[in-house]
Amino acid sequence: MHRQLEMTGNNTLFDSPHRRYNPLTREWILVSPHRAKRPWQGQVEKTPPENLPEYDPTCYLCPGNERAGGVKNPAYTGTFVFDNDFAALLPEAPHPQIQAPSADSLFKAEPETGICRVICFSPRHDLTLPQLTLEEAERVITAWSDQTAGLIRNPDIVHVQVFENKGAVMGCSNPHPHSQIWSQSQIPTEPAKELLSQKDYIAIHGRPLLLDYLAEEQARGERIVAANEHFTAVVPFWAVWPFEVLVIAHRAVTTLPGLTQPERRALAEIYQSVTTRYDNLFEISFPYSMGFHQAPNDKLDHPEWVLHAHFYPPLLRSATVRKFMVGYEMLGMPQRDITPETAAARLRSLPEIHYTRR
Ligand code: H2U
Ligand code: ZN
Repeated sequence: MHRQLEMTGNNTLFDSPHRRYNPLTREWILVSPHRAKRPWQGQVEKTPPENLPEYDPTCYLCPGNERAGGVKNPAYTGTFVFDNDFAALLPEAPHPQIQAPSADSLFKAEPETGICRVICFSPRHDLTLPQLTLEEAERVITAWSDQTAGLIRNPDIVHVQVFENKGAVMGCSNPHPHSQIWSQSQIPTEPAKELLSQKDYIAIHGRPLLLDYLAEEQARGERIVAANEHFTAVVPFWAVWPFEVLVIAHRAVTTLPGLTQPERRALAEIYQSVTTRYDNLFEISFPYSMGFHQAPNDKLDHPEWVLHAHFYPPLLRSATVRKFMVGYEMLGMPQRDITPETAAARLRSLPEIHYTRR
């Protein structure tokens, strides 16, 4: 039996198991809201705050300290960018070119080239992005934008992935607040899916997918977490991670360098608003992976593309209880218990002042 769920007005149908469609990736996720009520016997304790020093002599990101290979960081005072000493991509293609025996070979491989960088937010070892001033946070946005602009001058760089891994649980190797850029000659899997779906959508509807989606979310309001003149943060209708957030630009700007200065400031403000709410949720430094999706650097116009950022945080119930993407998710499809509407309402209700400043 196939039954369409009523998407407007009351959400009573969302109390039972259902699946939701992600139009950006064209994938489905399973939502099991009734399970959110099941008894939980795991831990819920708070973890004591990590008392980090302002400067750590053993940190390879702090000003003046030595990195791998013996390079010394300058005595930087704002943001600081360097080429990753253990880059996953290298600018030079290997010779000779790797060749598949035939076009339909089961053993395909291609060379991939690129440039990887690390971007420190500030000299302070102990201050995460929501703890910086708005001016300092804007400087981080500007650094990402300037880096993107510089990298896409190179015609071999087709995709620039700006991202931040925060917290040991996300594999972040150093608490000194920093982000990374991996830029490369081909479009990676996730933005490649988004490119196709956004192109198909604009061809049919004449408008960018994400701007139509944004207008719907603004009209409904129930999944909005924060908004200002230029950006809106929502828990997307198709969110996979418990407190996943999508930040959408209000116009069809395709890249970070395409933002105006007031837009960069507005983006810094939304970034701080989302991450402050995250930290306030369990009163801890909330871990996540986040990243921007920008249009490809392929000399084509991209009227379909709208700059956006995805925040993927793993925590579910407390500082220690996380959502795992395991058995069914690995073998079947992503699944969640609490609804995106419930998650958005919780994030929205949190104070906008960081818990460490209250
Ligand atoms: P995380 O954001 O996942 O912690 O990664 C930090 C990066 O810093 C990682 O990609 C690089 C690692 O290669 N790094 C250096 O470039 N130089 C160093 O001295 C240590 C780590
Ligand atoms: Zn440091």
